[in-house]
Amino acid sequence: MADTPPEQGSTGKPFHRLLLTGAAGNLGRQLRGALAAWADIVRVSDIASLGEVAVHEEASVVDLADEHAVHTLLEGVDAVIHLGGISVDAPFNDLLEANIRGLYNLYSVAQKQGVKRIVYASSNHAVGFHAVTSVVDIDAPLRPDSLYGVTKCFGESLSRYYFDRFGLETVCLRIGSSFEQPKNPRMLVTYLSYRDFIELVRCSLFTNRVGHAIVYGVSDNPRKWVDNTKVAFLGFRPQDSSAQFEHLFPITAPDSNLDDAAQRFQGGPFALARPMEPQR
Ligand code: NAI
Ligand code: 15L
Repeated sequence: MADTPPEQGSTGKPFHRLLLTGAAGNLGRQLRGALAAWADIVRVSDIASLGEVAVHEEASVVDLADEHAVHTLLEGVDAVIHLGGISVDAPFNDLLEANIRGLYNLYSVAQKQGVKRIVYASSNHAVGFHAVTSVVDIDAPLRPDSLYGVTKCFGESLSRYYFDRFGLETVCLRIGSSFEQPKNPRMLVTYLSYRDFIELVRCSLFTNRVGHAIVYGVSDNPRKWVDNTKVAFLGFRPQDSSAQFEHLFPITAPDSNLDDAAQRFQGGPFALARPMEPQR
């Protein structure tokens, strides 16, 4: 992997200024430290408080739905790692602001300001209505399992448009379940360790000419529902596996509940949720 990065920082680091949105969240907190080695300046942003700010960091508390604020947020930025937004299913109006309007603001302003690449946190829930008996590759039809999943499909389409029309590159990460450890048996299949998540972001930022790419974010787990063969050029080779956590979820009986959508579909419980009523 790792060819020449798109921009060069003045101190010899690969980038001058990187923007990390969602920096106060679960994955943002994991990634934040790693970025110090990749850029002279890391602009960390969230709608929530960002805590202590390191010397190489600029902190910006911003609602991505605020277009004016997003203009300022993107000034002088070479590349973006976009994790900010609602990360679970939610009422449509909330998703509309954070995941639709917020994403549109990010892309429209990034294009105008000459940002070269965005690494976008999509989700397995963009394809969560594929059956657990199938293996999906990056060309599998979109089958969102929730309104949240629909917003991730919007992000994948929006980023495709901005590449085809303007040449703004994106790697869409269809992240599985990235937490300290799997929380249920399904996550033994969808688990992405924090270490592998950081490596996936590194590959997505530093591989030359990614164009518009989609990649599944899962560790090297014993069972797999996804196939990254077609995106091998990113050089992502997961080091971790959920095998070490299998003892947490012993199989005690044959699965007698296969009618349950949460077990039949890759998206698990997301596939059971009903669209939440709009909040006025
Ligand atoms: P998280 O919910 O912990 O972090 C998301 C962050 O975005 C939060 O800190 C939140 O304050 C911020 N945010 C929400 N609305 C915002 C707005 N309008 N403007 C600015 N910031 C806003 O989620 P996590 O786990 O860190 O996930 C990061 C990204 O990865 C999310 O986009 C999520 O959808 C995606 N993802 C995560 C997975 C996981 O297993 N952790 C799986 C699949 C996708
Ligand atoms: C996601 O997209 C969510 O952001 C995360 O909270 C988990 O629910 C994950 O998917 C999952 O599928 O386990």
